[in-house]
Amino acid sequence: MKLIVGSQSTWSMRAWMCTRLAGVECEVISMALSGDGYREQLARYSPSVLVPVLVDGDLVIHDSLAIAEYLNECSDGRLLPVDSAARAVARSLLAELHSGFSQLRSSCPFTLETAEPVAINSAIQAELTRVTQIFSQATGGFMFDAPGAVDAFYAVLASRLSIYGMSLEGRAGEYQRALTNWPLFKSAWQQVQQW
Ligand SMILES: N[C@@H](CCC(=O)N[C@@H](CS)C(=O)NCC(=O)O)C(=O)O
Repeated sequence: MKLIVGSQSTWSMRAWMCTRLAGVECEVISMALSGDGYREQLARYSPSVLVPVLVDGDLVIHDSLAIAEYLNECSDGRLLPVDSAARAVARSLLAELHSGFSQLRSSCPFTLETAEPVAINSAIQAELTRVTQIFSQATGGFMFDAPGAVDAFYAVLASRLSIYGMSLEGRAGEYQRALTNWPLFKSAWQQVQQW
């Protein structure tokens, strides 16, 4: 397989972590997401002109959520819980992250540097309350019994909150710290610096 990733792309980090969780052999191809003609270059690999894209033979899977689902199927279900009810909850959490948290995303743009703490307005607070609720459900260092796609998807958010000075409390804080200290996330962080 080939995974097409982009410079400073958090969706690419998530997909990359999923390839590791699935244990698949994967060549990583990194694309610049700025500069002259970068969109033309990207369009050679990506029908949506977005990253990440997973290429498996003739099959081209664009979008991180679809990539996570495909890798789960390729790995005999390693990325999602075995129990079907838990799996449905996991999919809800993945979908919620994928389409939500727009305030946090726009107020706290991804950065590899340090950042000034962000001023918390009511819209950001509402999302933080929801993140706290979600993170409080984690059992041990992971959301479910074993590390999976949900942890990979939320690790970037956990780190983004830390970078912008938002440390959650109680069990939510424990999960936030577990995610940012997770060796797989630390590897993803090293990866993105090279993309
Ligand atoms: N919903 C997509 C979002 C992908 C996306 O927005 N990717 C950004 C980078 S994180 C991108 O490719 N941007 C292209 C550009 O900046 O031109 C996914 O989950 O894969």
